[in-house]
Amino acid sequence: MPKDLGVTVDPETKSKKHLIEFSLKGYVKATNVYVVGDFSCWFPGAYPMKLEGETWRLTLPFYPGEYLYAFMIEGYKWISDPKNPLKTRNAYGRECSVLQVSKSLLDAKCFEGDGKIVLEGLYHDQTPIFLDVDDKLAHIKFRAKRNDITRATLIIADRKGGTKKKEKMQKFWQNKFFEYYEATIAVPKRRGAQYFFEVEDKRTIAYYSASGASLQREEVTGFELDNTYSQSFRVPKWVRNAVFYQIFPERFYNGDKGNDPPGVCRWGEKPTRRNFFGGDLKGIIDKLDYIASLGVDALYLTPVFCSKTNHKYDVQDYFNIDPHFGDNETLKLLVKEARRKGIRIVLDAVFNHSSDDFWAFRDVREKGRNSAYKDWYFIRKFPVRKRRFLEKLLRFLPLPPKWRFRLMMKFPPSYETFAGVSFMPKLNMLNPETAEYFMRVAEYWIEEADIDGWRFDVAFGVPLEFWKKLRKRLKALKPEVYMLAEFGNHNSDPSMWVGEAFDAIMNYGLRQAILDFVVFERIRAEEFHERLMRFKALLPRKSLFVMYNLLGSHDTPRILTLCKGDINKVKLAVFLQMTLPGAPAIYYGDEIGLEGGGDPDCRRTMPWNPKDWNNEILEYHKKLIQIRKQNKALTHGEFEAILIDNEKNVYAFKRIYEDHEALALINNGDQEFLFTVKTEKQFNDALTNEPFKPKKGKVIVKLKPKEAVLLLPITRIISDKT
Ligand SMILES: [Ca+2]
Ligand SMILES: [Ca+2]
Repeated sequence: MPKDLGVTVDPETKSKKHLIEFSLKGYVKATNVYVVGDFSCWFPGAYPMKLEGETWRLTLPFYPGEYLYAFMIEGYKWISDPKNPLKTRNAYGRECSVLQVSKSLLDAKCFEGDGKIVLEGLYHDQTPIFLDVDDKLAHIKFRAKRNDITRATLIIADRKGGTKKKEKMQKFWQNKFFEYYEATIAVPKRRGAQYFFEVEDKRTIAYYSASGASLQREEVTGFELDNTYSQSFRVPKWVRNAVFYQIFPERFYNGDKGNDPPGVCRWGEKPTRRNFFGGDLKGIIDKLDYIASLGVDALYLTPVFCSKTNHKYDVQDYFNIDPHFGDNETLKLLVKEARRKGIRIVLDAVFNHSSDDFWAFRDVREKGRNSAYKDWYFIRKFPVRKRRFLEKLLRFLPLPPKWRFRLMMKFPPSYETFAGVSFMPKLNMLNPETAEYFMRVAEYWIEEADIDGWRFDVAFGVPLEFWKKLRKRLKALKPEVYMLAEFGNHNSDPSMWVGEAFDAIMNYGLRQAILDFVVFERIRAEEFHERLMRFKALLPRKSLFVMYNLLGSHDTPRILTLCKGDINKVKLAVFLQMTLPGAPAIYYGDEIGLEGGGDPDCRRTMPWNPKDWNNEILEYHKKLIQIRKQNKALTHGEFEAILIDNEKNVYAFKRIYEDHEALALINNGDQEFLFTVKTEKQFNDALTNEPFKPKKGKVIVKLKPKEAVLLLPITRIISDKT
């Protein structure tokens, strides 16, 4: 059973978390034992344990709640906690253990209206998750036990504790144990304002303040409103306005036939795991006009550094562009030419593992235990052995992927790898020398080519401490650099990662919610809304506006293919992607209706003959991007659901920023639906320009099944033109 070492208060943030000690006896010969869980995408690497005597141990801080975890020996052998009788299965069906942090609080019985309040359940701290304050507004979140209180109020006080202002808090999300509230207030001009919380349950009043929870008003010590810690978390401003376009360079456009790898396939042939087509950086430069015509203003390129494979996720040389893609000068030219069109560049950093031909690993292979770089990796046994035979065998054996994976895991090479792949040895970022080398890589391309950000591959496979240090260094070098983490598992909890280490994650959680709601029709409006609110509760508010909101990537089947060719579904998915908070990210080709199943089929060559394009999908993308660019409500606006109808499967929400407003109505049901919007304003359908005039204080909008409209107030459109 993990041991609860009690509540710890972080001196910097004053956040109160429980220190939980995980332990596992035995496996003393293993190079590593990792804790994995829904807080690490179930991936080994982020949380390595330390061997003390015969027991592996690791202590991690958690907010109260329920978490799932397991142990992974050397990154390939999975076991649930033998000492913990509480077991379940995770989303992948694997047996895992259940960690209950602050069990007495989770178990505490509570009722709304019984006049009792569970004081231990009340919570707020000044981490970016609970507090986001700028010069004008403060957005404040608060937590209480589920179904315990009838009202939560935010109180602004002066330095002496006198009440200045009261604001009713809105409940926006609940899980099994807690409910979450929020309020937004104007920051008083005079410095020294403080705040605290007042909650009520049938005439019983309780308070929550910097001195904790109390029934006594005298015991309240307010939180300082101009909190420097939450303000120290900044995200790049440009990402709020950005629309990303992801390019897999090998498949986008062949701009220089002179640098093609030998034996390239004809453009348009079927992609396999091993074939090449000759796409390169010059090809991206040549197509910048096309990219700009879409309205996108940021590119995310999958890896471009020296590597043997077509995807280049096994890097041999982190300081040089792959010769089949061009050279370092080509990258600099791309950054320069793109910038002239207002387009920024984000590159892909693969720091979880290197290629087996990376110089450090070659040295280990050659010199064995005498190599000065043996601690850059996790070597189980010398000499280093690759397991070539099994991999060659698997190349000809038509086994299903699950069985291949099991076989690979059963017979691992003599070192830790990425997912059992022997040409991707796992790097040891706990070794300060290794960490320093890769921090320099990340700095180098910002200094040398002036790139605007990094997407970090398998971020959850590398210890969090590495990312926190890297964040400090990169933000010091270029404050507006975008730090984006791959976070592959949509059920996982990214709250440990975003805020302290990353600006945002690849939002596979939103992707899955949109697919489940619109494409697969597995969930209805209420659950769709719940899923959106979950991230709002778990993540810093600032991050929500810079999340990388994708419908597909080089790792997933394409959206049109998932929709089985149903263009109305594609449009509805794109509509949500373009109107919800966060930066939309288009996977190259999705905008012209390129099809493709799972990897490698999702990495087809981009067709350049417009006759092969689906113009309806293309125009829909362009139009929505243009609307998004012209309306700050969509890039900066607060999000508020205004209709959640589970029966009709209809959803509607508002986005509001200062005097900008947008209203999104979505009919995901199978019947026509009449929306009635109470308003005195005249609205325009942003996509068709059809006007809606209010009659007797309301506007009625008729939507066909799988149809959505975006309404913008006419006043807004007129003022945009003047
Ligand atoms: Ca109660
Ligand atoms: Ca080429």
